[in-house]
Amino acid sequence: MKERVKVVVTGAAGQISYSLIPRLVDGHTFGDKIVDLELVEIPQVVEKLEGLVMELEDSNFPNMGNVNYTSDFESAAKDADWFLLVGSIPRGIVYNGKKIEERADLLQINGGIFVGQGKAIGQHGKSGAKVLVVGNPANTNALIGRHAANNPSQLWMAMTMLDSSRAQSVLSKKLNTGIADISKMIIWGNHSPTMYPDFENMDCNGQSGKDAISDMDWINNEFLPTVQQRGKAVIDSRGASSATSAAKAALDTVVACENATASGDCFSAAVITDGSYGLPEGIICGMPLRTLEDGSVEIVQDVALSEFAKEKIKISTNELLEERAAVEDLLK
Ligand code: NAX
Repeated sequence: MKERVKVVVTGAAGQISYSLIPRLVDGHTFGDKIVDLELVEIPQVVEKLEGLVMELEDSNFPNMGNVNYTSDFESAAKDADWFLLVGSIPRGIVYNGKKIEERADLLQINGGIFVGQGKAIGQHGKSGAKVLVVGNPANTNALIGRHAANNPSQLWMAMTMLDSSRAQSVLSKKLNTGIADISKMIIWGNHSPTMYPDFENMDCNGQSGKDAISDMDWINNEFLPTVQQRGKAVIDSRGASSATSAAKAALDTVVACENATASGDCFSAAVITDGSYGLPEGIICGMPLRTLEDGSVEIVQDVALSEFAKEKIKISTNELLEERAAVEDLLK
């Protein structure tokens, strides 16, 4: 009998999910496993998911198992192996009669959502479950959720894979090479414009970024701003935030966690800091990760950081500390 995996996706009627959900059951992301889906939305839109379920059924995915949709997160969480927390309230909408413009309001509202979801995951999700927070502000949402879950067997991550894919793409163009030639692309810090894409430690066909790129003008004036502002550039052009690339990045993160990492390589996601690299403890911060043969994920420890890198990372960890302070009441 084939192995099964149960996956919960929130924000299931949103843009990212429309690209993401079909590919969870296409036989690539979870290999041969049968994938049971729990699709979660807020009560106001949950019925829209009936149409998505029809489309999934009509697509004849051979690895699709049971598919349910609900607005009851707690029931969806029962015995789930994976949680892809995409749902969140975006900036600019009117929420409880108030237009949400300020980051502090966004942190509070979404933080509140993640308290409830975190508790449910801690109590009802499987021991060892993996949680990927995509909904922004992703790092601080994950911090709040992890705290509420209070279940150390579970792994909470905030997504920085999209940032690392963007950095790989820009570097491959600069170095005139294929995307697959660029590996070890680490994103340090927050999933925000303060993130630091670590060009020095990336590997291009056995050569480090530090050796491959000496043009610091290009790094400071092109590479860093392009990667850091890419989300905004997509919104400015498309009139909507990155969706298909964000979905691909979420899938890439799942694949990176489901398969042992090749020796010497790593992947990017933000996890709880534990003093590694001298980063302030107790924030969800982008770091280099690897998956071991037993499926556990650990922080890669042997990455050398230049003074340039340390300075940039500090800007981003300071922002994460500020975000944590803004939601202190949700972390009690
Ligand atoms: P959409 O607005 O299309 O969809 C979000 C969906 O979440 C909506 O259908 C909404 O009803 C639902 N939702 C809200 N609160 C919920 C809750 N408590 N439970 C379940 N569902 C809930 O946004 P979309 O473009 O799909 O983006 C989703 C999130 O990803 C946003 O917060 C966005 O900022 C964030 N992003 C994160 C990225 C990352 O790299 N970490 C990159 C892409 C994207 O910007």
